[in-house]
Amino acid sequence: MSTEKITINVSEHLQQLAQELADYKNARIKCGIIGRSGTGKSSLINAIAGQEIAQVDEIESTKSISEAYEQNGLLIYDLPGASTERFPKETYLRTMKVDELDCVIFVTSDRFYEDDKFLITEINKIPVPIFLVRSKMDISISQAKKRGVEESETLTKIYNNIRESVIDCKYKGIYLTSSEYPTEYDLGRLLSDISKNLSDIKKEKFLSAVSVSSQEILNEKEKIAEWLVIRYSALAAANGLNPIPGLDISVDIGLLLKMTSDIAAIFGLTRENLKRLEDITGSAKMKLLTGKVGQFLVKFGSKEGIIILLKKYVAAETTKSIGKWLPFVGQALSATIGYLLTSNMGKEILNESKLLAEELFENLKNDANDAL
Ligand SMILES: Nc1nc2c(ncn2[C@@H]2O[C@H](COP(=O)(O)OP(=O)(O)O)[C@@H](O)[C@H]2O)c(=O)[nH]1
Ligand SMILES: [Mg+2]
Repeated sequence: MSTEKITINVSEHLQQLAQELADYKNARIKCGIIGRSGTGKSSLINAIAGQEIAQVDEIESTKSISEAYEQNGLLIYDLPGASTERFPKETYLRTMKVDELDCVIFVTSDRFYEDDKFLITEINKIPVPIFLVRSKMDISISQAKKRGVEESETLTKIYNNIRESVIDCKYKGIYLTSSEYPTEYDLGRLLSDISKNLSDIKKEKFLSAVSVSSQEILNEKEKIAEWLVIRYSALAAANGLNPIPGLDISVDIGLLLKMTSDIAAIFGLTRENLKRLEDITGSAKMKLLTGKVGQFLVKFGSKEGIIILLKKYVAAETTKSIGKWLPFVGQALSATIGYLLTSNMGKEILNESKLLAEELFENLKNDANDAL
């Protein structure tokens, strides 16, 4: 009797983890970026996503206001400033459906003006958090340096200037950013703060979608990937498993491939991201490193690669000793093996991904230091 009870609990637990995986996959975060043309909205979208998803230097966005740029469940809406004739400020909130957003990032490349302030005050009437961004900090700092002004002094001056321009407005914070150098200044802090204002599952989804712009974000990504491995392993255990020809063991390869690509994407290890990294630094070291990530993607990104890895785990002592009982004990044990294989493989992919992402991040920081 007691055995039966335990079985039911375990299966409920697996069900719950599988449900969490589904919720994570379905989660969507809607983020609006508001600002005048030329303030750096499209560049900021790319810096947040770590990929060239928005076209820079367009007079007017080719996307309609209800169409989002998407990056792994993060929907970013490129919204024009309120001073344009097409979008009068009095009806702006309704036209842009601001109340449906999870957050608003308000961008300026100098300071905020009366029109901006009007809009911020309007948004303050609905419960959507506002984050204020002063873009193009690399330009401001290098111009000030030519006049003999230190970086720290420029940062303080601009921060105070922005704060004065939005007096009486409610907002979560002021962030000085450069989309050319995403690991510098406040981009990482902006993304961490946005995530802290989101509910649990959206927070996870947001942090897995954004670029690695700080060590803190990298650490958060590791935690999310660890959770994902546990959920995928539970799913592997709950699923009916299929035998693999040539391997006397059952496991779901499709599920392993999905887990691999999810983890790699969390750490920004995608071909699109590598291309952006090469474009923004162009250093020889970065080329070497992106080559290494390319090899990683080949190793873990194909069915053939996964089967090679599986053979290694099947040869490992733990699975071998369980495996020999498999024909006699049936489902419960094959579930255990599915769990073990998925969890072991997940951990290996996670560790390799994190090391590579860390190296990319360090390298990006070094290249920024050399350039600035
Ligand atoms: N140096 C530098 N240039 C930037 C930055 N952000 C945007 N730009 C440049 O400013 C111009 C307008 O940027 P864009 O993203 O198209 O602005 P949007 O019109 O608001 O979407 C482009 O030439 C960008 O390359 C930045 O952080 N640093
Ligand atoms: Mg644009």
